[in-house]
Amino acid sequence: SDYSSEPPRHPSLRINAKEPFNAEPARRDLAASYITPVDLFFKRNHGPIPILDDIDSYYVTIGGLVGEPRRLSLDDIRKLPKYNVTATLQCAGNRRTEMSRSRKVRGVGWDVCALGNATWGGAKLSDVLQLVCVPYHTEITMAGGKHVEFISVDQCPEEKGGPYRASIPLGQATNPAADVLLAYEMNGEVLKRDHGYPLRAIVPGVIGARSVKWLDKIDIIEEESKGFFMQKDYKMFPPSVDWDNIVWSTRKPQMDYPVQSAVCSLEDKSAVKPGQVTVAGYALSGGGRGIERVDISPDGGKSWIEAHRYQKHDVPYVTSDISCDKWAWVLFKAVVNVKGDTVIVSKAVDSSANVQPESVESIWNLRGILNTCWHRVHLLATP
Ligand code: MTE
Ligand code: MO
Repeated sequence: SDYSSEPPRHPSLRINAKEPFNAEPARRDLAASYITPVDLFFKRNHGPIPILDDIDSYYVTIGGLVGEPRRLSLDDIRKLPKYNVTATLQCAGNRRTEMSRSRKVRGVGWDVCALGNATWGGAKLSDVLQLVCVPYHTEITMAGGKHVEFISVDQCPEEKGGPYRASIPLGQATNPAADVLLAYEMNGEVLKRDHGYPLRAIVPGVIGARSVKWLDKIDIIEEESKGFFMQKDYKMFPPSVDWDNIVWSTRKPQMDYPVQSAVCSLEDKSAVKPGQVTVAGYALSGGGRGIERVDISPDGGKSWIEAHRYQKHDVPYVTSDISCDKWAWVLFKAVVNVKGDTVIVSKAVDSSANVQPESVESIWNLRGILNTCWHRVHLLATP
């Protein structure tokens, strides 16, 4: 693979793998703003960043099980109604390093910052599919059980040098309320190369792996994508399955993200002065479920206080309020009293009353995905 034309990157990013480039921001930088600045947004790649500079010759082809395939230019996409959707993209491998510490897993290691929250500008996939006469979501399209496959141009070793691809159910793709976008903007700017320039899919509420960057083709297909990242990766296995007894076909590709939270204002094993300590971070869930509560423990989980939640500054977050960004994370803040060495814990509850599991062992899986256990930060009190 050729990594000689990678874009420039912010020097503060923590690099977890160089080629392909995988990096996350520092905890404090991530929690500093509700909307993550583009240069600090985590970057998760499986191959070199493609160069698609000649926008006049760029097309995305919509084909597969459609009456008549169509080639759409970026102008064709821009002519459709534009939506701005604020959605958090979280890699399924977020917090993998911590899972690997309990028992070794395979995959790029990540701390707690393999996610970011951005306002994505683009056309709704449901509108794009109308152009090839695929109707908006109905009972029939749901029951049809078809899928929409996103095919990129980047070459991934895992795909044996083929392009990255993934699919979502047609019912989700054609449902305007699911807010699936073909995005050409991120935070009001033209999409950067690292994040899918000129066009990427954004599938809100779902693991980042389905939001395919650098789109080349979109196909309506009978069954879910046969791509590596759908069939041989990003599946959740039980702790009893290891590399010697894995049967990939027994599990479904992971879609929705479970409830998650992490503390970003504190580093693990850091020294703090006894007294008041601010505990701040993020919480989010998948499937458009809101965050009902974030509990913070100053003593490893023996006692708890409830954290203040917000999205926009100084506006308390209310799960049922439709002015909240339903696909976006919720930031939280609490002040706890630290007396000596201790473990600070965060634990979120989503609007369906799902709670983060206490132990990493109970959700351990060989690929190290979806580590959503209570987030613990060990503090050492200075005398
Ligand atoms: N799309 C392509 N074409 N190639 C990739 O390697 N990585 C996926 C997804 N889309 C990937 C891709 C994964 S696993 C994640 S988590 C997100 O993109 C990361 O998006 P970001 O780099 O914009 O943060
Ligand atoms: Mo990912």
